Amino acid sequence: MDEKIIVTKSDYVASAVNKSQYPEEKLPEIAFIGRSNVGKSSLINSLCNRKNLARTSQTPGKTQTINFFRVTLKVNEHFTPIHLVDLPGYGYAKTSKTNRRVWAKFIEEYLLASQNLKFVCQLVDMRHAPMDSDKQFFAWLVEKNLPVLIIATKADKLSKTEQKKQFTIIKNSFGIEELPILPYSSQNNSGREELLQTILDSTCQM
Ligand SMILES: Nc1nc2c(ncn2[C@@H]2O[C@H](COP(=O)(O)OP(=O)(O)OP(=O)(O)O)[C@@H](O)[C@H]2O)c(=O)[nH]1
Ligand SMILES: [Mg+2]
Repeated sequence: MDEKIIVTKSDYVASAVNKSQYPEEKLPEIAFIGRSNVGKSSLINSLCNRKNLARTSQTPGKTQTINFFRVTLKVNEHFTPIHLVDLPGYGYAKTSKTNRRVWAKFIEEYLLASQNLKFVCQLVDMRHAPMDSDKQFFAWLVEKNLPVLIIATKADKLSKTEQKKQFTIIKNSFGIEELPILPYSSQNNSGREELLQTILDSTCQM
């Protein structure tokens, strides 16, 4: 059995819309992407056991910049500093025609340029089938060979039976039957320990 991972410290470090604004300190990075309002900022707060580290809102479009948080994970007296990277939501623009990409160029630039990115967490709202923008973004991550973990958010809103049905819908719409999906609730922290472990494991890989 793995030892419990504790988050000992979490601080906001920088907001960026271009490379020159990324933090100087180079640490393993985990990025969070998904439609506006899916719960990216809430998930970062849940991971860090903080209420307002990342700003959240009931209105979509709250996060407008790439926000870096420096977070220290502790296990067995061993400390691992990382950056959690909160990205602005995609798919909010109402103008979207089915094939039009609706995410900001600076998000793409960050994901392609970062030397420290370990993996991308793509969040989808567990209550709904993925939308075109979700499918397009997932396909883009795969095309660019960026490692991705799908996280189904707001797990507290569905029963276990309903969750299972939604997993099938999500896998079908992304076209991958074996796709691992991590259910998460920022309200009751379910999925938190598993995600912390996945993050820590990713920092050990060369
Ligand atoms: N019930 C429930 N509500 C959640 C959960 N996660 C987020 N929410 C709510 O969903 C809304 C949006 O959350 P945010 O974390 O601000 O979403 P975001 O993805 O960062 O949104 P943008 O920054 O606008 O792209 C807020 O009202 C949250 O309280 C969850 O796990 N369960
Ligand atoms: Mg946000």
